[in-house]
Amino acid sequence: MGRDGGAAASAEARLSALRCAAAALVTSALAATACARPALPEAAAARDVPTKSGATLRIETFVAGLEVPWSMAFTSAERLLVTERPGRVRVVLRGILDPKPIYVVPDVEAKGESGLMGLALAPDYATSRMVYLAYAYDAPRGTAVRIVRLHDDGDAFSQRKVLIEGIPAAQYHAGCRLRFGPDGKLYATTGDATDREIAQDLKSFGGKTLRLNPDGSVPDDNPFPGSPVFSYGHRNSQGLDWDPRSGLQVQTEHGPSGFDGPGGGDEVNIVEAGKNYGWPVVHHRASHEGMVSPLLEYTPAVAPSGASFCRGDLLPHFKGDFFFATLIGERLIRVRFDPANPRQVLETEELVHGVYGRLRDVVSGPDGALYVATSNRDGRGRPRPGDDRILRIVETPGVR
Ligand SMILES: [Ca+2]
Repeated sequence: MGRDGGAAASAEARLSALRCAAAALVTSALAATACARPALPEAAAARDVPTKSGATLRIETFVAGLEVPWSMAFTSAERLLVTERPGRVRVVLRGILDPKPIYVVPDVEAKGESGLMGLALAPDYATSRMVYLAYAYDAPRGTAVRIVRLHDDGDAFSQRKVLIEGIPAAQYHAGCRLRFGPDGKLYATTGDATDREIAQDLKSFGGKTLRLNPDGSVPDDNPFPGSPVFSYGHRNSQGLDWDPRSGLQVQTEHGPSGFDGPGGGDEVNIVEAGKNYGWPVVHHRASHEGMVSPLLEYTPAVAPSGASFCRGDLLPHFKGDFFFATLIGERLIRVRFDPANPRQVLETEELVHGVYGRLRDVVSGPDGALYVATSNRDGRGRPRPGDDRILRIVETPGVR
């Protein structure tokens, strides 16, 4: 508690400094007396980024002062929920971060190295107010992941129900991204928990995509009767979304780290019911009968994380493109699928390389912008003043 409280307090101090600096830009005369006017951190200034399409992206800091934001979900055009890996769920209302978490996971694993991860809203959230969280906890035989459902009361979460637990986890390779599909089912990506053989074991929940009904029960039409397993042979997928045009599910997945296979081999896959994505039998570009080879493969590693198709009207030239965040790669990667053949990649582009550090999640906001979370306070990054932050990305109007 002390560690988290201290971190939150220092984050608030940084946020306050950032606000002061931002205000100084707008009203410099007034701010000269009101603030000490610290230099505006470079990463906090709005930045125009040219793209090879000819359109320009404008990127600005939407909110600062977070600690390892892992997953984001808008409950309305004005309200954003964000998980922080140490175990907090935060609220951003009209661009202002509430200093008090709406929910603190009481049983998140003590070290917080996997911690609180996935967040999803029920498809009927507007009436049910149900939210879903995935987090690591200390199970009798080591770290495991559980998925819980909670009611969003507006100022707290209540009615906690455990939907599934005992999902293998470890300090790393613990998944666990949550998303509802267009079929109204909850999908969860799980890691191999550094025990690579479990990815091919259909009895294990590790190294899989799981598919559940909103109440946690197993859907009747899952590919393996009575099992939540939807796809297998995954090492550690941490991003998924569905192409709004074709309905195909696309995932990002981490390749080997050296100890469990040659480094690199990060993947983008089209994921379908009952299919085997190869790990650990095949990786990188290798193929094997009965196993799916990746659509895109990255060596050296970029460590791909959260991903979303761009649905936003504020990025008209990129609507329908697949964007994913990368950690080690410190860049946002854009993938354009061929509208005539949605299994074919037309082009890819790497954006903001090194500018904002490690990037953890991407969502398409209800206002039509893209939102991207940094992950520079996760122990592997170099935090900039104001980190971690959520960036807001729109296309610059009229600039071509
Ligand atoms: Ca694979």
